[in-house]
Amino acid sequence: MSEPNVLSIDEGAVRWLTLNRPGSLNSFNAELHDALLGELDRAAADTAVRCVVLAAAGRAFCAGQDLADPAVAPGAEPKDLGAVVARFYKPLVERLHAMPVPVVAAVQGVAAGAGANLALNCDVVVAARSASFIQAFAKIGLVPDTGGTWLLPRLVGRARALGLAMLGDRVAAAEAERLGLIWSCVEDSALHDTVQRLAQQLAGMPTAALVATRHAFDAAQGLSLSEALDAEARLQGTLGNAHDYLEGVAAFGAKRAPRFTDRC
Ligand code: T3D
Repeated sequence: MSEPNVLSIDEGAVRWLTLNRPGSLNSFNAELHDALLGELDRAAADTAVRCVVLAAAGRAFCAGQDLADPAVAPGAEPKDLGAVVARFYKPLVERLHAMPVPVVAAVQGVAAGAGANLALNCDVVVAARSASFIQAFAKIGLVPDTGGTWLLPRLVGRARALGLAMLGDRVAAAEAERLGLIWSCVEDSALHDTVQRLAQQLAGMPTAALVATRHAFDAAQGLSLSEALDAEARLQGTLGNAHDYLEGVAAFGAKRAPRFTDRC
């Protein structure tokens, strides 16, 4: 039997999803896309899951689109890359942003093109010191996709986003942390344990509030200050009547650890 394209392992309430096409540097073909989207759907539907980790097997995190895939490789017939992006990458990014639990990326090796932006769409990105990020699109005559045009200026500002996207230079993990592209860079040997600890921490936190925070941050980019303040008031209005708030305040008063259970 052939190996699954995505491995799924639970560690308590944390689901590790591991891209598993190491022979092709975990580059995306239709099978990998279908497997990853399916696993994300399953994790979203499983109320026992309170955090997802996106990891990868082998020496690279993900080399982006599989350029040898006949669906995109230039040939005699024109190829519709727009259709590939609309069919596969758009639903993947939308799925990540709609996950009802926090998503952590554990990046080892290179993350290039769609592979870089796959990681950057996660809520918290931790990279090994030897990892790197490449906006490889310009080098093959494309624009950043997989949410890159939306994400990059938001993460690092327009000037740096344009530099990253136009030059397509390899950015080492430590520099990615310095630029604010990712949350943190850790020693290679510490990547797994650091992500495991972080994911367990997130899994024990008030999931619904964390996910509402992601949505609020993203929505606020298109709002005036006054509109953002209104949105915050609406969210606190809802969350303030939910179990997790009552539990958080009760635990604070009783000087005990809270037991959060709400999930979107
Ligand atoms: O096309 C559409 O549908 C639109 C959507 C686009 C989304 C995108 O992601 S566009 C960007 C696509 N990705 C790239 O352009 C990255 C291409 N790869 C590289 O630049 C380099 O391979 C890496 C920087 C990722 C790694 O470099 P290095 O030196 O560590 O390894 P390597 O020797 O270049 O690659 C190792 C093997 O993996 C090699 O195969 P071989 O010679 O051993 O048989 C190489 O061809 C293969 N490989 C690497 N990346 C890809 C790939 N094969 C297919 N697709 C890849 N993306």
